Amino acid sequence: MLSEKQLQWQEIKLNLRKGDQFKPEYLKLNPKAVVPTLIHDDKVLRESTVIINYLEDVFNEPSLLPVVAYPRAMMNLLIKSFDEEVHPSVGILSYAIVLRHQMNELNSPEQMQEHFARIVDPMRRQRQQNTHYEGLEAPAAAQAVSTLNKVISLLHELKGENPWLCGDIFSLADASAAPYVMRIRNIGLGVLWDDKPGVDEWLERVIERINTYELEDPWGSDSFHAMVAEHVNRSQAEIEKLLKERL
Ligand SMILES: N[C@@H](CCC(=O)N[C@@H](CS)C(=O)NCC(=O)O)C(=O)O
Repeated sequence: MLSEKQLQWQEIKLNLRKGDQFKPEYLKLNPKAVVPTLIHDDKVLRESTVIINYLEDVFNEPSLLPVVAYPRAMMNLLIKSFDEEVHPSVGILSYAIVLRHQMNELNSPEQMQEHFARIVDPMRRQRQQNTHYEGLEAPAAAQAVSTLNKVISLLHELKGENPWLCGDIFSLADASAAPYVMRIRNIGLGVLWDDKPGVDEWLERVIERINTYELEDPWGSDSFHAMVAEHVNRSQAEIEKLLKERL
């Protein structure tokens, strides 16, 4: 979004595996202890959807809003579903396939308990704890695959023959969807749209656009991708089983 709006910014990365998000100075900015947080002109903004809408309102050129009411409503529908359904589902699956192994390498079982105790939202804490101990066997993992399958179908249907998700312009829906769809593909679930070529066609267009921003590693470093691929490889049989049962 910041690149789309041709803005300059300073990025401060938090190490979520080491618990930077729980530091008191960060909790003052983001009481839920999650990223991202945007600070603009001394104003503090949190929640990705709130942040992208704020950026759109403050920096309204070039506009990322469809002008016609119905495509705009569909854009809002997609964003709502990314926020409410896709985020937790991608979170559960990423955690089960990759992050829990990293967490186990970095923390003793006692440290893991301390980590869970610090998670602010009780629902998130429960979800993460279940996924940590049960992995892809957790009932929530199977549910997450079904949810993602439905949202990918909606995305595909809304895109139709258009270049972007809600018509001719790159909108907030495209900006919002890009990291999730990329992550779903990276964790070995790209098969969800094997029969929907429009999704890959859209994703390639997004990647091309993002490459023009001249960002360093917009999708993460090579070592990050290699680490993710290694974990996906290790979980391949379980991923296939889950897909077979749920689709
Ligand atoms: N609804 C929030 C969700 C933010 C969120 O869950 N961020 C994750 C990273 S993608 C996080 O900070 N996780 C830290 C943790 O689980 O302790 C938003 O869209 O900003």
